[in-house]
Amino acid sequence: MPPSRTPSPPESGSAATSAAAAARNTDSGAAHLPGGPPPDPPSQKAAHAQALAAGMPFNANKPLEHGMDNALRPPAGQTVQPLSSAATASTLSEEINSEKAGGMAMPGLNATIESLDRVRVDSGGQRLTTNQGVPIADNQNSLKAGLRGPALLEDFILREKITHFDHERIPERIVHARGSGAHGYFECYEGIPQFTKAAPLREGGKITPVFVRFSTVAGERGSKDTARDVRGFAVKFYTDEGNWDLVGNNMPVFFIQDAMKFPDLVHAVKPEPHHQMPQAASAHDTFWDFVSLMPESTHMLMWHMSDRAIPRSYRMMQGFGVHTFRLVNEAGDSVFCKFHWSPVLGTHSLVWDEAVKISGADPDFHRRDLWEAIEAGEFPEWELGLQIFTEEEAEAFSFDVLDATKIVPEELVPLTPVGRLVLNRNPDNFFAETEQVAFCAAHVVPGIDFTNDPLLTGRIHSYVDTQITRLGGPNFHELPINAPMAQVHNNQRDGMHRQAIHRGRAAYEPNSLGGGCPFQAGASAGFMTFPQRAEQDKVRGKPEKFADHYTQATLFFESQTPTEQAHIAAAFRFELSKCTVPAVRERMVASLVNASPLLAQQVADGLGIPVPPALPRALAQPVNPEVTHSHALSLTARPGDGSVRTRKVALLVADGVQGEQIAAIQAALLAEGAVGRLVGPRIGPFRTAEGETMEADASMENEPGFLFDALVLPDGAEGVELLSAHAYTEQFIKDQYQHGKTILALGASATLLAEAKIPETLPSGDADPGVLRGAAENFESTIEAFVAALARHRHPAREIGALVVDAG
Ligand code: HDE
Repeated sequence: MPPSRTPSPPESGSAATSAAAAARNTDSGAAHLPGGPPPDPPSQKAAHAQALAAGMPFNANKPLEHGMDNALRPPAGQTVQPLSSAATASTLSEEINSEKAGGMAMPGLNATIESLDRVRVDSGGQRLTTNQGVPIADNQNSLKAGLRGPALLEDFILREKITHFDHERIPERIVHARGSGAHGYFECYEGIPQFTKAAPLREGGKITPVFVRFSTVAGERGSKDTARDVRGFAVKFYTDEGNWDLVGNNMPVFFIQDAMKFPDLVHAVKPEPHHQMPQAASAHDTFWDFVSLMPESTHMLMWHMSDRAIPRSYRMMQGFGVHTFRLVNEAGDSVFCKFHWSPVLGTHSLVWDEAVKISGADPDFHRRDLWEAIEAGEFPEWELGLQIFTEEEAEAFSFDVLDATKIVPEELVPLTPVGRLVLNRNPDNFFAETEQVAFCAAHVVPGIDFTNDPLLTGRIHSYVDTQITRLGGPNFHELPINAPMAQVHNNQRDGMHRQAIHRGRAAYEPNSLGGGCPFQAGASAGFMTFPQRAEQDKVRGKPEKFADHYTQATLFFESQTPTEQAHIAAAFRFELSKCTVPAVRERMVASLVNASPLLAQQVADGLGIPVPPALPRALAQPVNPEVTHSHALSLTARPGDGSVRTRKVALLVADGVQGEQIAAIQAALLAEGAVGRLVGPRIGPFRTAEGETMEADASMENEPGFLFDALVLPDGAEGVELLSAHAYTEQFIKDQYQHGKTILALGASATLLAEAKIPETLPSGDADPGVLRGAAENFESTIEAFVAALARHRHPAREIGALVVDAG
């Protein structure tokens, strides 16, 4: 039986009676309420609402809304304590409980803000139902008039199923459509309250839950992972004081300086509008046409053409907030800050030929890699480092810190480590979490603030705006993955897909009928924008230092190793060779002359054109940079912890290989956290030289050589002979060698190396540290040497020479 509420009847004929009668109407009321205890709940609600309103005879904060004092220290809002909960209730019937309606709202609680447990679904042991919870007897057949008769419109079960299916897709992100995400946490090392009051950073040991999404930029949702592209690195911190989204990239600069140019950039890089080609690639005319006319993009192009644009793994790339942000402490003091994520496993990349091949063999390469590592308990980890500097220091820099095409060299402002990010849980459902997560550059919390970077300002607008279309309305913040863990209380109401059921009738502020709640937090607890002086002419323009388009492009190029430089030259050559309009190529090379005549020469040679005269520069007087060489910009500066954890090694097998050795290597690799996979001519059992049966879980056909970080070739004459005869073996080994990977040939398999024409030495004549030959006698030390060589990631010394283009 549901509980009921029976009002006690008031005495007849009294003032209370007329008040009680009046309290039963919602369209008008008495001029005065009688004194004395209200006789029944409706009159009590009316009396208590009157008391609330009377408790706020005027808006005491109104005079404080004006002037600088208030601007710097807005007061907390005025509140009045209700005499009963009924005073602020939507309805007196809120106490009537049912299984569905539940009871009353818990005082001061928005119950939609709970952990994701509240929306997790597990159908184990459950029967199939419609969306209305009606059990479905037959999920195989539509309703028909007779077994061979027509299907009937009445079939609400079929229609519900098909209708839902018809609407399963939502618009993909206009940029960063292809991505993968994971849950985890951020742990603060020591706390930096002297710089910021931001909840995740102010106190040592503080753990803040996060959701992180990595992405490519240009490709569509189903495009390959290993395209040459910038990678998104977006972190949503569910802090105690609301969500903070650090929506960054794996490169610290950007193509443009002003949000005004973003749609142009994206239109230029996306597939060309007439034929929608090429997919997930910048190697086409419109991109190079645009960037060659936008010399401020040159610095970013260096990063984009470098190996940073083809990371080995999302787990092995840096992340950057890109813009200069502000940190603000409790006292309201502010410093500037740049955010850097550094992966514990080091920063590693693919080589181009490998990336191209992987995109065919496994377009999900990065998604799979992230997923598999977390499933295996190998939780990816990054350190957060901050570059902290004052506004005065920034004034003195040779570049403008509001220009997103510039870095602050680490030699100028070193990193302060502040905490670590660990990703330790894969999503349960890609769509509900990774697809519906809505990052927003405008999501900051007290202690983090913006600067006047004009690119950042545009982003503050764009992200919320785009979610309204993508996620179907203004309530996307209520989707479970987006809901903060901090309480949400405001007077925003309604809109598509609203989930919160707000109690009470005061959806405005100031109010007295809701006791003044939710009340303005005021300066002491609320987000306060840093009061930066801003009285200036209203203009469209750029500051002078933004005109320095080349100094840091030069810095980046000259800070790379010869191999990295060769890769940059090769990337420019490849991309520009894909253009069909010679003038576009020439213009780009003419721009490169300003950054590096050497690079321009190499690219021009590769394109079969003479080096054109340099493009005119926007800045007459070149700046005098503080830093002219920064080792920190080379991938080689970030080898990581030196471990081989999560590296994938192919152990080639076939009938007749020495199985004990294979098993020992597999065990040794597993002990080091690496994964050795047995790759045979086909999957399934094979017989070892010792007469045992082992199982290959991959084949050279379904897992080509370039999907692995290293290769072990087995001993055992019979097995080696079989492998030698197999059509895929030679290419498997060649790819490993050409991509600079570690190869170990045990005993008899030295012949496989010879057949694949693997050189005995490096082009320099030195021994190749990545080609190891092992024998049974020194097996232990061979494995040790193999692991050590694998820890070096790659052996680029093999490439030198191979990449130089013959201009003749
Ligand atoms: Fe974005 N960007 N962006 N962006 N961005 C989006 O928001 C935008 C920029 C970045 O995993 C969109 O939800 C403008 C810089 C990441 O969901 C959109 C400008 C940086 C992600 C948008 C920029 C980024 C986005 C598309 C120039 C590095 C993926 C879908 C003013 C600091 C987040 C969406 C995720 C996504 C706009 C420039 C990073 C349209 C207008 C610079 C990592 O709102």
